[in-house]
Amino acid sequence: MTAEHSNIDYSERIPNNVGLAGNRRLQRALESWQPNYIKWWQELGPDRSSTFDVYLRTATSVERDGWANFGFVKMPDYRWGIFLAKPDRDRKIQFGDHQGEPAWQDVPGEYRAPLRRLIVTQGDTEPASVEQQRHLGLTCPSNYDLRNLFQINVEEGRHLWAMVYLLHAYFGRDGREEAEMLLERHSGDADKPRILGAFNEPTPDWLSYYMFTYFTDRDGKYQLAALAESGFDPLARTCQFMLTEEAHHMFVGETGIMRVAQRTCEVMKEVQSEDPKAVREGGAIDLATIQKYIDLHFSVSVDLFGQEISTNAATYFNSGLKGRYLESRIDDDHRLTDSLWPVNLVQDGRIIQEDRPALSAVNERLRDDYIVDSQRGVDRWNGVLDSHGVDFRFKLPHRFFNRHIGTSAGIHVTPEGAVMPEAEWSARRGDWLPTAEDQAFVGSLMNRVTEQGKISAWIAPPVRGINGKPWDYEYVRFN
Ligand code: BYC
Repeated sequence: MTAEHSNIDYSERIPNNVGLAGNRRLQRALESWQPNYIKWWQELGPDRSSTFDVYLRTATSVERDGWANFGFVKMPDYRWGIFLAKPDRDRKIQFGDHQGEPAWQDVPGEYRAPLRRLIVTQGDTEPASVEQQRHLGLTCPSNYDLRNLFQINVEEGRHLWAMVYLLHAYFGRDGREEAEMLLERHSGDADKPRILGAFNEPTPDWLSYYMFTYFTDRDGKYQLAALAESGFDPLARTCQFMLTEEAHHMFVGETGIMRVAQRTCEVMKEVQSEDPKAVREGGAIDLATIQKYIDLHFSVSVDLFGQEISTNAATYFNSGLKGRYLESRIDDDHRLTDSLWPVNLVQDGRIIQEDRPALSAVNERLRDDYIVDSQRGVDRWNGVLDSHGVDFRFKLPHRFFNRHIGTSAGIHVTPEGAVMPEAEWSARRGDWLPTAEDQAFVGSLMNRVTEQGKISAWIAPPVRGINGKPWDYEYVRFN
């Protein structure tokens, strides 16, 4: 390994560990994209935050711990850059038709279009999430939470840089055009929406935000892990590094919901009632409403895995472009020529499970891994309820509940997994998904609290702060 691949050169306008200074053309192309990016950040990034000093983590090397350097930064001055995990010169493709061949350092001509499409789809989600979250700073429950929001925002911005680098470095003129488009599509825009459904939904309040970072960022973890297996080595290495940043995002979601549940339990004790109305009057979010938010965000996020049976996914796998979660640890032939995988399908109005060729079911397999992982946090939230002597338990809804992609799209399935006629389902919708009234109530709790040591009444403080600091440290300083 050379120094250039471990340490990040901060003397450059675009910090990087890819030797950008040695590639003038690429450097110029990226430097001409940079002002557009900053313009986008100023217009659609965190609202009215440019002058704040924020205690942010910045990567200075891709070595262990090198990515976690803390200090106060104004967000528009954050050193967004291009950081790839260090190379393994002997890396081989682990799966598909090219299994055992050396990983590609360049784009194989025959896979150019699908590879570009995967990179663009991944890249599109990153700025989309920043756009979705742009007003949340105005209603943050604490200074600590505000800092975490901003940390996630700058890292999503950097993840966009990661994909833009690949487009510029490996896809020539159409890559540059795609990089421009990543700043032109906007979340929820009627004419130019973001590519994937979940990224056009609003994130209007902090309960939605914690749900998003728990459930939707976790899709990010699984998709990035699958792309980190790619035979296209620069994509694999950039995703490996992105994954180190992703863990904190899901931590914010998991602990956020835990703190909301804890506060609800405390208020239930204070008002001596489990009645949702009494809990709301006590200033907390009742457990039934939290459950509806789980149902919504889980269902929107499982849609992100695509169709249960997908020829796209089979092609990505065969071509060595996108693997399975922890591909090299799976004990099989990594070709999937004869193997089967159990897939949930709707047939004649009933949900069935049927073995299908594993190759066409790799989206479903990734979704299976995701669902198992999602359950872990739910168990921890239930641990909070249990420790307060509360009987209510949170549940993940059935994977076919409220789906818009896949074989259950258009089929009306309850959270318990029963298929029902549309009219009946619609009549019960408000029992399962947040109603306008629920949203208005949650919205009414959102008030901006930023003073040191203070926190909104609907959420408990975190157990600890960031980087060994107390939770009530002044993480964001207003100027
Ligand atoms: N919305 O064969 P299928 C993250 C389309 S999150 C709209 O199953 P495929 C993050 C699909 O494009 C991770 N359309 O498709 C989180 C296809 O269209 P065509 C983002 C959808 O390709 C929080 C058709 O339906 N990364 O990083 O196997 C904050 C047939 O479907 C959707 C990635 O997603 C949808 N939900 O699977 C910040 C990785 N689903 O061909 C960041 C890259 C499917 O008929 N993307 N369609 O025109 C992929 O791997 C794949 O594109 C997908 C879809 C897994 C998303």
